[in-house]
Amino acid sequence: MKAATKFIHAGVHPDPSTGAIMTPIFQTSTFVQEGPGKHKGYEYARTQNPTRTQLQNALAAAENGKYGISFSSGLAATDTLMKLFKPGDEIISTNDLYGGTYRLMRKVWEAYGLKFRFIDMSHADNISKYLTPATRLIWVETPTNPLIRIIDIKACAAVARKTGALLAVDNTFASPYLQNPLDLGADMVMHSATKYIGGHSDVVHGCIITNNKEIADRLYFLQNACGAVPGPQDCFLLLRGLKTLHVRMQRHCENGEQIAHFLRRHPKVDKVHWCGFEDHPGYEIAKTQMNGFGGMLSFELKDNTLAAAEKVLSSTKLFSCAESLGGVESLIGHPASMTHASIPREERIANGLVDSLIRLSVGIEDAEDLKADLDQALE
Ligand code: P1T
Repeated sequence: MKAATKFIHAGVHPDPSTGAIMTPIFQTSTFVQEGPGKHKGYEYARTQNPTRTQLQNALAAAENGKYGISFSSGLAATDTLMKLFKPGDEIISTNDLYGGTYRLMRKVWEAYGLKFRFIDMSHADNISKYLTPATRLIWVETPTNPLIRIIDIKACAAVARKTGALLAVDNTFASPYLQNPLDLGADMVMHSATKYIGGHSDVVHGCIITNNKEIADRLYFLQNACGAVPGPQDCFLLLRGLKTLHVRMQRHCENGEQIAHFLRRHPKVDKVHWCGFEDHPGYEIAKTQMNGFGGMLSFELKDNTLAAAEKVLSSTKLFSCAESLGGVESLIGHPASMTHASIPREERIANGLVDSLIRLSVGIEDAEDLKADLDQALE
């Protein structure tokens, strides 16, 4: 099934009791049983909910996977994934990633004995230097947040296979339309579905998709045992969002390309980070593992100061200054003080995240209007 058909039809069925084409919102906390243990597959809504079941099936299909497991946020999904490991286990993670993921790893899970290394993965060979017999997971985010670096998923899968470690890919920036990590050898793919999958900035959600039954069973167990589950209305919104993912992503890509080229030509702008430039170090890999370059980009100002960045961020009219990304409306953000403030400044700067870096989530408005807005803000 091709993507456009898959996102609309795969994994979902009309409601068997009424024929409703859209999955109803089963707003219930429990399900009546004929007698103890005699039920229709649903007992208690933390454990299962029919709206969530359909969403999990649709998300699995979207990533060409067998099992989908949904959570109340992207971080709840990652938090649950960390519970697959035990004290002393080592996790190698990329050094450019969402600040909240970094915070979860460093400031929560390190205290429970997991060991993290944050490294440059722009060459997968670099990972081998950090492997030890205790390495259990390679955590990849690609394209990375916020520097839009590209990591070779297939090459990482080869490294992971050699050592028996698992490979998990945070696919949030690409979406299942642009990239399918399971097809490239990953064991798990994670999404902050808050972003492109939802697509309308009205829901917070996370998911993990895998083909590995043992991992899936453990994650379903943890989903119920720890309880970070999404509500049925959120699941409904995501089922709805997923149906237009391919159309929205096509426009995000077109607008992203136009804005990237516009910024590159702008006299006030220094570097532009967008993986569709032929001279981007990850361009060749992006071309092979992605179906487009997406709508996320970031740029540095010639005046590399916090004050200059703040001026731009408070001067746009169509781009709203806000955290998050992937919605139909364009957003502008300042990673150093917003989404990545939990990373110590020295570490940020050492990894290339400078004070004037501005991140854009390019929406699906008219590209000329978006360029005009950035132009007046930069002036
Ligand atoms: O916000 P939540 O649904 O919990 O997802 C966390 C998350 C995970 N992975 C990536 C790549 C992300 O970008 C995020 C959330 N990011 C933002 C809120 C942001 O503005 O970057």
